[in-house]
Amino acid sequence: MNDTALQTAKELLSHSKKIVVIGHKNPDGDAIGSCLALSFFLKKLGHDTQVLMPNDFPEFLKWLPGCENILLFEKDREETTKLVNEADIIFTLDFNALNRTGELGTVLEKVTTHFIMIDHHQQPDSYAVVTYSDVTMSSTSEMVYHFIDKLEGLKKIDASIATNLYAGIMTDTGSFRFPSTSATTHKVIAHLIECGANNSAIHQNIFDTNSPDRMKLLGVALENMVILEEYHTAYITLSQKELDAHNFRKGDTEGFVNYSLSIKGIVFAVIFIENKQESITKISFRSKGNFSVNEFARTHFHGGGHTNAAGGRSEKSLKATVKEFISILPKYKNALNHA
Ligand SMILES: [Mn+2]
Repeated sequence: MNDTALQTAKELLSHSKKIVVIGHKNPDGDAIGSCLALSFFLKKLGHDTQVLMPNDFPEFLKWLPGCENILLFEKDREETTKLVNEADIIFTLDFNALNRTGELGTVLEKVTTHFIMIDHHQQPDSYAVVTYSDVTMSSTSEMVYHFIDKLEGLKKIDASIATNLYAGIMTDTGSFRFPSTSATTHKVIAHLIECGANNSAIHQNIFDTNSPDRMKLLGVALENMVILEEYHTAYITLSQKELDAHNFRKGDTEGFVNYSLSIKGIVFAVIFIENKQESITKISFRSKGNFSVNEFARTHFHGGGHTNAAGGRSEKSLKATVKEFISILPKYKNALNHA
């Protein structure tokens, strides 16, 4: 964030405002953590704040301090639309384009108030009066920490803010192991622990929450894994039938794709998940090194994200989507062999 942007942000926040803080559709730990932490901080500055999400978030995040007060657009359209329309400032966190909020995006596009974007995804849109975008950052939660720092507010970080930021950074960095984890990330984490984040409890609350159904579904996913050695690629499929047989709940398949990437020699991992209700196939891409799944997802599967983690979708059936995927791979053979 440059000085002018910081100055604008400071002026906008110089007296009490009605503020709405919004994360992306299908919110993850970083979206929820960053929004809740920022909202707590803004309350301490004397603002009237409310966190909104387009739709519901996974069970394993439903203990984060303040999450019980999050309003969902999907459940409460009238109230959330009113809040958005009456807001003096709208913070949009952890996404780079208004359409990442799904249908809520069409409401946001009509709003004429001040937007402030804090985000680490590539190629941000320019709807905000303040755009704090940094694709080198581990997470939006880390950026919220730096934002608080720039506003000289580090002393205001309490256990609730620290816990949310810690959870956001931890989930977006695969527990501090992705390349985006910097020395600064670890310094931020150290300070958050000093401010009251209970690191061990946070890890347990988020990771040790498997249901027997989820573990068995993981077994099916691993059984379905296909390895394409010549492309250093491994992919997993899960059909609606398989999901139903294991009482699939939102968030159950989170992290499955990373198992493929843990195989020696694999640099490109993909999971295809059938969604009969929306008649689409949802896709998650992960990579190692310089193979850009952001580019791959953007070019072929209506998606995008980061260099090493991206999402996409296809209107085709599970089978046809996988077939299409395999037909594209030869174009990337060279890149995959030199990732
Ligand atoms: Mn993020």
